Amino acid sequence: MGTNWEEFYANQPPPNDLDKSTELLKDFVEHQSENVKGVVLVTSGGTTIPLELNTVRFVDNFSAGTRGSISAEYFLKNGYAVIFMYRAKSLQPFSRRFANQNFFDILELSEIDNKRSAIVSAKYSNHIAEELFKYRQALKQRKLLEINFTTLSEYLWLLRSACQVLATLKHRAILYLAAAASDFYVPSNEMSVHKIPSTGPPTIPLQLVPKILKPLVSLWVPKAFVISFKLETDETLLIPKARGALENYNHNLVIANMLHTRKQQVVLVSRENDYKISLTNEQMNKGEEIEKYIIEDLIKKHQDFMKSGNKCS
Ligand code: 9Z3
Repeated sequence: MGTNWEEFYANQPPPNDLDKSTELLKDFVEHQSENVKGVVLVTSGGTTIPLELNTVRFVDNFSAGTRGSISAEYFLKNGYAVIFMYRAKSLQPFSRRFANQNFFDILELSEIDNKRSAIVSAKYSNHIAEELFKYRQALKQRKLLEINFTTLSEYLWLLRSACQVLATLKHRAILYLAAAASDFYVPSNEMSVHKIPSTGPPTIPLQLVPKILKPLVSLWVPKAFVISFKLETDETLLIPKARGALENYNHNLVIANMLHTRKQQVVLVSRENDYKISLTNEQMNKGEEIEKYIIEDLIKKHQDFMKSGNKCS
């Protein structure tokens, strides 16, 4: 049996800095002018499930935050303000392009008059400057707000706060829920306080995480344009599961993707139809990003949705 969402919030303590994050969110949303096309919450990266209160071990998942960080850039490029809610140390917009580099490989050491300094090597300098400029502009113009989480519980608390703030924007808000949030967790009242001893095989009391999309769509942001993601490894389940989610939660769209082909193909599933967006091998080799096409498509849908003002896209 899983807990319901109210029980979850009653029993899992909020993160220490939740009030501070909520203030940042409020301030960011209040500051948005009519000039932005809309405000999108992009969630990104995986969540951890701590196994001990004094956490030494935790369960994690594969998500690197690639989908979320690239998508955030395309929303910004298309005139949206972005709240980027990401797993700490996962990929972030703009800097993501250099995340696989060894930090020292980007630098050159110089020594003048016995004074050492490090400078960005000529090979990377232009590219870094371009991305840094876009990043700093987005922050300065208050088009981008970044907030991070690590555990599943931090993620769910922040998500609820973000929704409460975004609700004021009604149809102008998009929720783009690309984070790979865990389906299981260890409730804090059942968690070992100290490091689990290795004297025998441990029993980990995993519970099902409540389906947060339900209150999110029906109570927290009932007017917003909500997009969830469905990840599968068994192709036969992908579309039925995506359709099932739409029926259960009654939101606008599910983006269905398979673990191993997620960078090349997704299926956009709505109440009316489903269709693929995919990149050819040639496009992949050229370094094109599928998120460009996903975001262009979503923005059209969101703009239509705002005009018609209803849940059908
Ligand atoms: C996704 O399906 C994302 O596209 C990925 C992106 C996590 C696959 P990466 O971060 O990967 O670019 O490496 N996100 C949602 C995954 C998820 O857990 N969805 C839940 C489910 O499928 C429902 S909200 O049941």
